Amino acid sequence: MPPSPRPTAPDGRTSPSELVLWYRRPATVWEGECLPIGNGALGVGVFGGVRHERLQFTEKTLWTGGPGSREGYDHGDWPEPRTTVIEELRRRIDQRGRVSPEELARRLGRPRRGYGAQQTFGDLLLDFPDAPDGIPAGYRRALDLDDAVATIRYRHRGVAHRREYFASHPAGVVVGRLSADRAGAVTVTVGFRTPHPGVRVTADSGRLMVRGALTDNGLVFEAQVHVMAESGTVTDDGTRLTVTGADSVLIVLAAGTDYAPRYPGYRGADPHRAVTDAVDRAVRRDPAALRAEHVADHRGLFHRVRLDLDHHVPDRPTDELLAGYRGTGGPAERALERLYFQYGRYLLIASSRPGTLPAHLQGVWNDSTSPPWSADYHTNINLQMAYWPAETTNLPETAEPLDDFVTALRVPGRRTAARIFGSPGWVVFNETNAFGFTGVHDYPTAFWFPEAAAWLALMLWDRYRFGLDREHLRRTVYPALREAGEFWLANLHPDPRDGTLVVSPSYSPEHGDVTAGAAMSQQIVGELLDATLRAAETLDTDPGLRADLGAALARLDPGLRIGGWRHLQEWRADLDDPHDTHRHVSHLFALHPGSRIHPGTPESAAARVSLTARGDGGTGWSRAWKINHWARLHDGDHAHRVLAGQLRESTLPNLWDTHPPFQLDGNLGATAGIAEMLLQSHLDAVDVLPALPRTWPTGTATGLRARGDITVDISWTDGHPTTVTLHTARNGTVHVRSTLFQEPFTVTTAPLESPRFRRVTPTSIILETHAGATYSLTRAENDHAQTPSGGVVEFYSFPGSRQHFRGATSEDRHP
Ligand code: FUC
Repeated sequence: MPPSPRPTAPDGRTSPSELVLWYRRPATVWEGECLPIGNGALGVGVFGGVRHERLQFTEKTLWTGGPGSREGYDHGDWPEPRTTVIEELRRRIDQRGRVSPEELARRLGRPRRGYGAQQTFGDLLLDFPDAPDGIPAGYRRALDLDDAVATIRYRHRGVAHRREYFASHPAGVVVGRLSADRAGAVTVTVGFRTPHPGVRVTADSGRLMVRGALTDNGLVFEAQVHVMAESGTVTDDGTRLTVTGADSVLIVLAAGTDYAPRYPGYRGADPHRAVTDAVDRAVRRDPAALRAEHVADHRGLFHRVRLDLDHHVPDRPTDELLAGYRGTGGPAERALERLYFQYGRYLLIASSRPGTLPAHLQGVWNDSTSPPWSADYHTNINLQMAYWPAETTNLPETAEPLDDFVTALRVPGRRTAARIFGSPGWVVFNETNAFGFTGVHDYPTAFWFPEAAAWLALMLWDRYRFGLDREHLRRTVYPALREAGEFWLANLHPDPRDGTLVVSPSYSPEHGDVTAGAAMSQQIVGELLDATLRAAETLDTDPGLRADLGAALARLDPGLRIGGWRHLQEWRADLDDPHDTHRHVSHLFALHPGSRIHPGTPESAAARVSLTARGDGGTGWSRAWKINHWARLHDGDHAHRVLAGQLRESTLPNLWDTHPPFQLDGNLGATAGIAEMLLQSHLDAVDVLPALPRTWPTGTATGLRARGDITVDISWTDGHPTTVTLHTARNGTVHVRSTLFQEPFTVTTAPLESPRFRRVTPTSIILETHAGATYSLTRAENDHAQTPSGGVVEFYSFPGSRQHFRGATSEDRHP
């Protein structure tokens, strides 16, 4: 884990309850209306029904498919080598320039068997016989992002009822607490329902035991629900528990499976022990302590970033706020945009915590046995997008499951590389499951994407760039990079047109023909080889490999071509259609998430042309990606326009993103995009407010992370930064870009120390930094101060002693 994310920032919100999704009605459908809570492993959709409450839940490792599947399972691997086919296809592409996706699928694809899908576990059903049928007075269903607690409140016959639900990561359980303000007013029956056949449900001594095995693959699953009443009585009818006349009721749920993320068997211990222990431990605790532990754990992550947009939270339910949202600005709209930003962070915390699988297409929420795209891990954009906000919004721990997942994938991925390509290294294609599916299937327009492994390895490398955890680099990141690098060193193909090295066969995700050297292929492989080289240099290892990487980079086609209508080409040949609005904008990888396209260059101008042509619409995740692209083009207004479109047209009442259907990647990608609007650091400089839209003239963002183990707080007024504070964890230098430096400014440091900096351009400085120090760069308010280039530099050295350096620039003093 990268060290030293800054500890919880002081909470400057006017009211903590501002970050709340709330509604005046229970959910009637799961998709888009339920309130999601989760602890990384368990995901619950809370409906908030009054007489009948449905708590739909799943455990993330509950997957059909894989070893033991009735369909059979081979990881998508060919039984025999396909290297001659690859070579033959490369020759055909050399000769004819292309092959069709159908031909590629015919020659290299295989019918998918035993792939499986993530599964709903079932529903916990709470029936309240004394509750009214309709929607009672004062009904309110809310999800407080600050506490990660869902609450249902209503009044009935003079009694105020309250139901609370949360999913605790430290305790490994979901907790429900049902209470009323009159003694003995809680009566409830707790039952369980599941679509899986053959499940045994028993109720005894206040505990519901649920146990079964998936028909498809025999994966064992178990849940236990303990119900405790404060006064009142608990009885059972064999399969359901009933509490009568209690003051309050505590419900504790734990669930697990015998899945283990290990090749080749993917099975571990029977879940019984762990589930029993989790429930036993939780019910022995004081309920208030259990809740306090959960809230503290959640806030330890959630509170690290604060965003204020000079907003005003109107007293309107979230669905109405969303329905009324136009994207034209104003304090109420900013409140929704801010809520949406923080909701992405909330959703990542809830769906990705250490010790389980990464967030899937729906995070950790799934109500189906056949969810869209299996609720799997699509690796041609979606899985990567889910983790874009992890580092930038100061949640590095949430990306640990991605590290583990990538590490585990390398094992089957090696075999796939050997079978299909006859090469060393590891590979994974368009999508994967919980069982190391690294091979191919045969859906022509969505299967061929061997660059996915490189992209995933780059995700890990980027994590290193933020946290600078050398040990993590050595143990986890570098092995993934090196093996992906070895794969591409063995597989790059000299293009007969000019001798440059290209990927072939190459397929721009879900778009066009199969050719050699599509832009995205070249851009990903280029960044991979470069990252592998830099990582090897950092670790001072593998000199031979470094030489090979350097030589390959020198010959590699960079995949950055400007075409006939001044666009960035998606393919090596100029085939782009200016009227094409395809959702994938793969050729802009080098702009985001890559870093080869710099602002102000011809390539950046071409990227803008391409992006403009693709339009501002698209599926939810496509819009989210475009927010990031526009932010990287330093066009805050356009980034905001796309964000507004996503809120208006691709967002469901519970603020889940919709493709359609619901996909969580769009939420997480949009949160990342907002962070990119406020702070960028991919070009080895800390770029402050690079894409601030006019609709956010005044605001504060604290706790954002920059590469180089730096935490940044920013305040701005009238579109201009007023204070930028850097918390630096390392000794070194940092290049800071901000329009703040165009005006007189002061530097305040803590602890006591003389700041040393040097101006680079009118809008950037290089600051010398020390581990554990804080540097506040503030727009000077007094007329003594002049710009450094004017010959007077003012420093405020903490605490409060101002030093003047007249007639000298800081360069003169601190070369
Ligand atoms: C990618 C996209 C689709 C969808 C799927 C889950 O393949 O092209 O639009 O989001 O992932």
